[in-house]
Amino acid sequence: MAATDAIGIPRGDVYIDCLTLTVSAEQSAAAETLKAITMCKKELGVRTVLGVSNISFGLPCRGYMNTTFLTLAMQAGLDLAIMNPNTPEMMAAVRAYRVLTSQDEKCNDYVAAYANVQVQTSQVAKTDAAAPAGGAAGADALFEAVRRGLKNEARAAAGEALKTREPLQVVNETLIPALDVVGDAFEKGSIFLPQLLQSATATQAAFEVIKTAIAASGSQGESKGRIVIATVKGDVHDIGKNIVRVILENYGYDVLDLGRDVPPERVVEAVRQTGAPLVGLSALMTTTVPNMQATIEALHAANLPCKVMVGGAVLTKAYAEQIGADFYAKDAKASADYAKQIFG
Ligand code: B12
Repeated sequence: MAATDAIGIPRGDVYIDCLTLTVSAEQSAAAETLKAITMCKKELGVRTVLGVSNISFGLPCRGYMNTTFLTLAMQAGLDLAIMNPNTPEMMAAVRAYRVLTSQDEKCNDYVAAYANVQVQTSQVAKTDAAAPAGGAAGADALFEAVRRGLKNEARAAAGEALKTREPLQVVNETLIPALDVVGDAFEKGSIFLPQLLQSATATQAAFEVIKTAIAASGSQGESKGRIVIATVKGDVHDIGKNIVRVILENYGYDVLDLGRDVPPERVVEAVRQTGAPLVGLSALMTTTVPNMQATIEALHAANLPCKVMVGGAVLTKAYAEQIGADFYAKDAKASADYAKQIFG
């Protein structure tokens, strides 16, 4: 506050936006935002502004969440809500709140707004969120555990599956198809972001077990060469990239994994520093594939003599060629085959 105090702006003229994070992705963030609003009001003596609807992103019936969060935010001390005033439920929350906190004297505004309104009970059509069809693979306990987002069950089922099948078979025949079912259900709107996250977490738990089995069978000894891999900027999907990493390491390559949401300049820097002759890029969204192209272009512009292989659910061989990639890897095994071509 020192800066605004120093140039004489009264605290009552300062509005701070404490930011609304999405509760489906970061559940405890709602309470933090509310706490921050109260701190701004009580400790700093400034005012607050907040866009409230982001709270419900990725959830069904967003209005329920938005109105409840707006009410809590007003109670925490919110002065200016950024919201759609044409949403009846939001305006109802504001009007009811003003009555309950004695700001709307004698309920005048409330009565004026609603005296002639007949309340209709709303019927919300319920979709069957629980059960996207699992097909033949539905019998598989691992498939079910991933589909339903059950972490412990997925871990245990992965151990069971490895008793009868090879690790890569379990990945290709069960984990990926289960995630495809989950992805389709998400796209159709029959499951929502929290469930998608739970399925991803269950997959990761299962893959930890599978990874150990892969490592136990891997080649030991001298490195066959360096490979830099990354999920491109703007994209946080890394399950596929992590599988690719484990497989390449298993084939004896020294893999530098830059993680996810990696900007082109960091990839260029890593290739320059390591001299890696091969780079692997992952992108899973139509919105982030252009960043894959930007990364390839940045590598070319830096005159680095490396080859680039690309992968990810939305890519095709034709598109990979169009963005200047040297190789399209449909799965982790294909990435190891290509590495063999490069390193001999
Ligand atoms: C799990 C998942 C998530 C998890 C990711 C967790 C994690 N740590 O990765 C979470 C819940 C976080 C998530 C978030 C989101 N997701 Co998502 N997600 C998925 C889902 C269901 C599965 C992806 C997956 O891991 N598949 C399994 C792996 C093993 O497959 P893979 O990545 O294709 O990898 C294989 C090959 O492609 C290849 N490969 C992959 N990478 C590489 C790299 C190299 C170098 C090589 C050689 C090979 C290679 O080898 C791998 C192994 O065989 C997909 C649906 C689907 N069917 O793909 C949606 C999906 C990708 N998500 C989608 C969306 C929209 C989102 C969100 C925007 C949702 C939201 N509203 O917030 C956010 C995006 C956040 C962001 N900025 O990135 C959409 C994208 C739509 C599009 N066409 O652009 C999809 C397709 C779902 C859908 N049908 O709507 N998601």
